Amino acid sequence: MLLPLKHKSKAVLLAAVSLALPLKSMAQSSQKKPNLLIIHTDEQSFRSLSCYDNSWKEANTPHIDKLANEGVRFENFYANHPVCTPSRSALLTGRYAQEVQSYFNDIPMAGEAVTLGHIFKQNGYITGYVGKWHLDGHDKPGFDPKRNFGFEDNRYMFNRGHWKQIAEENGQPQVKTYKEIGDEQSYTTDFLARKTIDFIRQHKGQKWCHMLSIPDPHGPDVDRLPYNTMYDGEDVSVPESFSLLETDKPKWASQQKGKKDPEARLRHTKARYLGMVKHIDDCVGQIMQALKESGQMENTVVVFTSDHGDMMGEFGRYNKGIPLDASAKVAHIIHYPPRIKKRTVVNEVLSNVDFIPSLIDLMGIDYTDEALRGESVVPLLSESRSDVPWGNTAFISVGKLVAVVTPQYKLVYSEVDEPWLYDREKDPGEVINHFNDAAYGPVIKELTVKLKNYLVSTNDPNWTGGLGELYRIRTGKVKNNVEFSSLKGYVEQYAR
Ligand SMILES: [Ca+2]
Repeated sequence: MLLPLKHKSKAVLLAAVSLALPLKSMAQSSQKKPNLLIIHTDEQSFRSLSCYDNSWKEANTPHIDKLANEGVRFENFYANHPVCTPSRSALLTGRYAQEVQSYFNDIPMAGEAVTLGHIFKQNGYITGYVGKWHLDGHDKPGFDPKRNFGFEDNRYMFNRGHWKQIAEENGQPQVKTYKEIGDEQSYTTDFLARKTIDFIRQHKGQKWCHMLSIPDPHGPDVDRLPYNTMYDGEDVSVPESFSLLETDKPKWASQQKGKKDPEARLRHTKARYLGMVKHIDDCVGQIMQALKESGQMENTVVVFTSDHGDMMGEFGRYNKGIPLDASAKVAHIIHYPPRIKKRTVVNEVLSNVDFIPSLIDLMGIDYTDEALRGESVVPLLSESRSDVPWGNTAFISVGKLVAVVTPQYKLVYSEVDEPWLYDREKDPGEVINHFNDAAYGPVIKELTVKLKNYLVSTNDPNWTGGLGELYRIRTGKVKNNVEFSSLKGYVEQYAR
């Protein structure tokens, strides 16, 4: 039995929507439904986009910035599970990863999971998917998976891997080794963007839903020329927390060991990463140009987002997997001029599970499902939106960590360290632990009650002790320490 996490009645929500309209047009229901294009990247720091944050002075992404400037930018969009497979499963099903089995990387999504692909296909859309999928188990690369989850044209979908070149022979995509770097035609980002442009042109005049999932800027940190040498390591910024002492941070955020000259590594890595981001941005520009030239710009909802962020030197770390903002907070932009006012910024907290409810509301898609966990953000897009009720809470669950995020706070419970409470308003850099400050006692209780409700109602494996079984599904091996009692103990104690 699934229970809604945010107790808001449908009637209240509908009233809010009708008050909020017209966003720009009330004629939506009588018009042809818009197309949907999702551009999704892998491991992209929101700080790498110049429309998001000023801390990376070298970030320069004019095409993605244009989407944000002509649409809405969500400032506090969280990945519920900031690693690849589980984040993607939550985005594409509107449910938490543990509810569709994909809690760890490489665990195949449950066959009965209903995805965005199914929903749009059922609504008469031509559906297509190009690029990295990572919801079909261990297969690598695994082009054209048999289980397409509603994405009918999935010839250029592949399960996982980060090759820098895709070749095509007789309509069959192929990869060779990681060392082979493609050219303007065959570099993976170019190849996939071109397949998306082909899809857009081919289906002009039809109702379509297409997702492009670019495997960059995830490592290996290399791109084709000119992007690979576009940035100089000497010029990139080093984050303030790069040299933070180990004693000043939680154990789950400790520095990754075993690398000589960490600053030189960071400078080299970040320069290459910025090149990959620039390349993605140029491809976004080409795709938008194709939409414009084919006369479909006004009738297409375009989303830009990523599966999770990248620490890129913050706390001396790389990649993701922890609840700190650089890892868990992601870029999320929606461009749809007929209904979204230019330069809209939403500061409320939302997460992957809110994505499907929002899209189907925005696009007028006929679909209801009690299993959907999130809520539509459409009421938050209205200009007269001050009284819109909103849960303003995101839950994060990854490995042996769980967290709850609100506009002001982030509370983290884990197996490997004491609890941490961040005051996001006073300490946006997330370095001070307020958990043992008595003044925060009532806040800690309130947040822990919310978190417990999430853990219980979604059967989070950190709560049920199910991590061992998920590990077995992933690896085929039995793990003995399946009971993670300290995390559960903290939650029990502080929810009282
Ligand atoms: Ca990923």
